[in-house]
Amino acid sequence: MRIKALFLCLFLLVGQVGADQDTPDSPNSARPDSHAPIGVMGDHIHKEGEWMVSYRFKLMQMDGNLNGSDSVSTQQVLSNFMVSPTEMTMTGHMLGLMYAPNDNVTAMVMLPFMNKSMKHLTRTGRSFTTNANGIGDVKLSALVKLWSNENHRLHFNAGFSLPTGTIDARDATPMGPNSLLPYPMQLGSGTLDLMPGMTYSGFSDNWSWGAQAMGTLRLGENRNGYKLGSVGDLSVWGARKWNDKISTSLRLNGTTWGNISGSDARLNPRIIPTADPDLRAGSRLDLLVGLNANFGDGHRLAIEGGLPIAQSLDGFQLKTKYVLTGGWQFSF
Ligand SMILES: [Cu+2]
Repeated sequence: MRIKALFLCLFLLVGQVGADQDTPDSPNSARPDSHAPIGVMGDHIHKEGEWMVSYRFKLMQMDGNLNGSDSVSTQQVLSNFMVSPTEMTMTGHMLGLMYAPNDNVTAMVMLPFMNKSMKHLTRTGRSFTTNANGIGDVKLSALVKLWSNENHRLHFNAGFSLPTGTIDARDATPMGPNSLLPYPMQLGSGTLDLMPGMTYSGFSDNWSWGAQAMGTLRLGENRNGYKLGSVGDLSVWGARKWNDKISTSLRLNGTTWGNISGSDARLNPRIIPTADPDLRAGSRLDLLVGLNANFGDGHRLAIEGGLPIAQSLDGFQLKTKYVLTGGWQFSF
């Protein structure tokens, strides 16, 4: 319901401001849709000497379990495991910094602060919640311009993820007051990860469109004896520029990710599915609606929210209900 209300607000806002002027311009930083929907990272490059600071808020809500694409009840999970996760909320606060030493390369740093909360039910009917908070994996990227003309641009994303997020998060569970939390509650991968990608954007007078393909490849095993699965991510979006300040967007985002190889020997996969390294893989297709606002003085605000239109998960895993990203960006 909350997400439906949000989408309604977006469309009402567009209705308010959408009706007036239409100034065609080139795909420069002046137009609201020269940045992709806010949920896309590393989507744009900057001009020589330009800086940008940003803050993003991310929310992901998960509820109920899936086996493949079929819903399974908590009781069904509990007939196989002692404990079933029932709900999860992930929030992230991300600080970003971009700088372009020249017109062809933009450097980017992202520093995330994460908050994960998972609710559970045990076979004996007891419910409990675990929490993990702290810094996540810091991401460093070089965005390298490959080609651009008046209406099109293409760049390569050379990204790295540093293992700054903990893989030893603990909290109170029925197993003990300071138990190691299972894989999806940890804040980092524990490995150095490569994140190569390609981003394309195209522009006409009032419309724009783009696509980004991005991979996450883990280098080696972390010190707890496992490696998270690789991730493949593909986004395709289209945006309508209503005036110099406002654009709205639709985006399809497909993500697929693998199981964990190896395992943390301290976790018992028979107790809870989140501790089983072979019940982590899945894929998901999200449909997202977004709004970009460019205030023209370097400041931008944007929001994007979406719902999965298809998801398939290995074994028993919590399913995603919705995702939401909001952000402020300031270039100077
Ligand atoms: Cu930027």
